[in-house]
Amino acid sequence: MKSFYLTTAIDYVNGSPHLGHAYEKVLADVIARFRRLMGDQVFFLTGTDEHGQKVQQSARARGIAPQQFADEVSAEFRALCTKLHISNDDFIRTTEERHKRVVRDLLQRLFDKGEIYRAEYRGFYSTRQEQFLQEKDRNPDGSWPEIFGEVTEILEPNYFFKLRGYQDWLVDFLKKNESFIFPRYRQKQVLEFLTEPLNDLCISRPRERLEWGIPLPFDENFVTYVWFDALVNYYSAVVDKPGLWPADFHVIGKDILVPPHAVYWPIMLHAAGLPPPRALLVHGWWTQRGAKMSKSTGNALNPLDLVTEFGVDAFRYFLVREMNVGQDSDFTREQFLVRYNSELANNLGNLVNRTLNMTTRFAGGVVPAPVDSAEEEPERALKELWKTTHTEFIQLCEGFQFHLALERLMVFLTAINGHIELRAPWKLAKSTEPGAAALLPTVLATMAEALRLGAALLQPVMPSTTEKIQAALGHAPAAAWRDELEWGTRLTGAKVSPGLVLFPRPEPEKK
Ligand code: ME8
Repeated sequence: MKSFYLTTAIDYVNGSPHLGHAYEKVLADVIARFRRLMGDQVFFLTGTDEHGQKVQQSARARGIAPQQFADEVSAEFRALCTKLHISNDDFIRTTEERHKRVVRDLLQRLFDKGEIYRAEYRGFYSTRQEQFLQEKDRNPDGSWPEIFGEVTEILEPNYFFKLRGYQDWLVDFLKKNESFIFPRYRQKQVLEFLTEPLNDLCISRPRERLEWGIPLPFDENFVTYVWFDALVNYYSAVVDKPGLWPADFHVIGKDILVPPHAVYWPIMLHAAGLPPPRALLVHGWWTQRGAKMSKSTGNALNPLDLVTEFGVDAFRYFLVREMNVGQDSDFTREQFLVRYNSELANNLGNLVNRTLNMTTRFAGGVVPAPVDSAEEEPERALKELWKTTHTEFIQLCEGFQFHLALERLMVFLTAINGHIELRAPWKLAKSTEPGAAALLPTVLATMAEALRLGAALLQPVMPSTTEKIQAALGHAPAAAWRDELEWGTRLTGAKVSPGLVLFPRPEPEKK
């Protein structure tokens, strides 16, 4: 069995989870579930990024220890995973011993190889915010924004990683591995970034200013700073699991591609004698009225509110159906409701209920055997459509085009509803025409079988819905997904439930 190691970014614990975090986890989960269904042995990692100035400050503001603060917020992210039915195999926290040990080992290894050196760091420092500022933090007129208070230029000793020495190697690596980054146009952006010379990377902060970090093994007066801690999580989680490194995909947002994931990470690994990950999957942002949703802009939606209101599967469906992986999407409640009502309630929900209801009314609640000789063009057309739908669905998922895969599936579900309208089982049941007696069971069997198949395709995105539909159809799924996707007569004789409400009408919005 092929192993497939997949990760998400690890979330900062300096704020509660928002829609952007939820999306990344759902996207990665859909990939993980899809790969498992395709027969891979998946290892799926997520977690939290817990060190740094902001966590130290937030904890201090609340008068608690940073570890307690990190414990609380990390638990929120873990709870989000449970609530979203994320099938992660592990959850790593950067404050865990297993992680800190690997970070320190890696730093020591690089130090011993001469890849890390000590030098003076020069920068503009805000005492009020307790952080170094960058040129981009300045006002357009060159002054520093009010929030930073007094800003002074300071010099302090620090440790640097020799990034510059690996620039040519990285350019060469990216040119040889054209599909290292998905979508591909982002790889070009990285190469463009690499046309300018890289600076060596400052990887430390003196402990007297930042206590909340991992001490450098070769100088305990300093802690590692940001990326040397965070990125290593992908490796530290599997260091004791042979065969998993290198990761197959790191799923990340576009803000942390350049330079951390596309430049620092492959170079850090290569310098340490480890292979870089096989690929990076870079998604866009959820925005609100065009602005990135984030805790600092205060426009972050709490994903759990939507889950509570519409159910986890409707939420997962919307995120994956709406976003073209790589591009940005604006989140509006109106658009959510449009998809919920038209695609889920009216198309899928209606199909489920009609199928169960008609099987109950016209076949005593047991899926009849189709009569082959009664099959005509409409039944054959639906079977044909299924063939192209499921082949294309799989190809689209393999290329991360989940929004299009779900669109194809919706077209198939619409076609099943169309078939029901055309064949009108309620008329066939009353008809005295000669063919009607054989056509009725054939039509009922066709709609039930088509629904079973459609529900099977939904599984990576809406696992609970698939299970509910299978249970309502009295169907125990095949062990292998591929077998489950074959049109056949598996349902013949299955006892169905009389009805199933999957997508209740939402309450009118409170003003
Ligand atoms: O960057 N839409 O943590 P983070 C979509 N700890 N995705 C979004 C988003 C939005 N509006 N806002 C954030 C960090 N994200 C680091 C990562 S990895 C070794 C360390 C995504 O909590 C963002 O792009 O700020 C990132 O991939 C993830 O959420 C965590 O963001």
